[in-house]
Amino acid sequence: MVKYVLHYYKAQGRAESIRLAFKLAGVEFEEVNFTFSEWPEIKDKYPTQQTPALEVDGKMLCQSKTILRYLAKEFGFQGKTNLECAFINQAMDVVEDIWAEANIVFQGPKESRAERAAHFLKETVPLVYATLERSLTMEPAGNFFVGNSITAADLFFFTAVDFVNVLSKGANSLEKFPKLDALKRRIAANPKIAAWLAVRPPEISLSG
Ligand SMILES: N[C@@H](CCC(=O)N[C@@H](CS)C(=O)NCC(=O)O)C(=O)O
Repeated sequence: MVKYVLHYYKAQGRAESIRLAFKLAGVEFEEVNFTFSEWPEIKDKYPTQQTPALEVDGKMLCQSKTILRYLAKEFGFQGKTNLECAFINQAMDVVEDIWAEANIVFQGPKESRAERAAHFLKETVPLVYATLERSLTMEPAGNFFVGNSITAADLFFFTAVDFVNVLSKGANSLEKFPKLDALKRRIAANPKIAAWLAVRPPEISLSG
């Protein structure tokens, strides 16, 4: 049996889609968590000096999308064909624009963070959501981004929306995107995902 160890803060953030993949597959994993103040001391042990990172039988893998795609392939939700896999990757790459811009919000000067966060919520997020909403009206979308079962794309989308909702102080950022809103509810209703959502710790404060 493969030994998986997820390394991240005790937070949802970019690690949460990876946790969801394990939960959906019903596969056990361990976690190594650290605090923001511990990070500078330990960052060199990670190949890209960033986390999330996943240890796979002692080998350290970085980059959230890489890890998620790797696990989804192992567990059977990265598409049935190469083309389905490409459509899953397409949706994930659209969602990535949210995470990339979020880094800009948090990495810039603290004094202007509120301004960058407002721009992120008002401009970046609706643009990404509009693209994703449109994709749900086209092939190969079904009940999920690709076909009729949950794939890595749905998990990656789910956690990005949760992140946006924390930043928008709990407001449902999908209100004007009915298809995406319904999609998110369908993902949350999956019994294995629902069981995890019922017990997972709340997201840590992003205001620091
Ligand atoms: N593209 C990377 C970005 C990872 C990333 O930005 N990680 C943050 C935590 S969410 C980090 O490690 N920040 C600390 C640093 O860059 O020193 C991914 O998707 O994994």
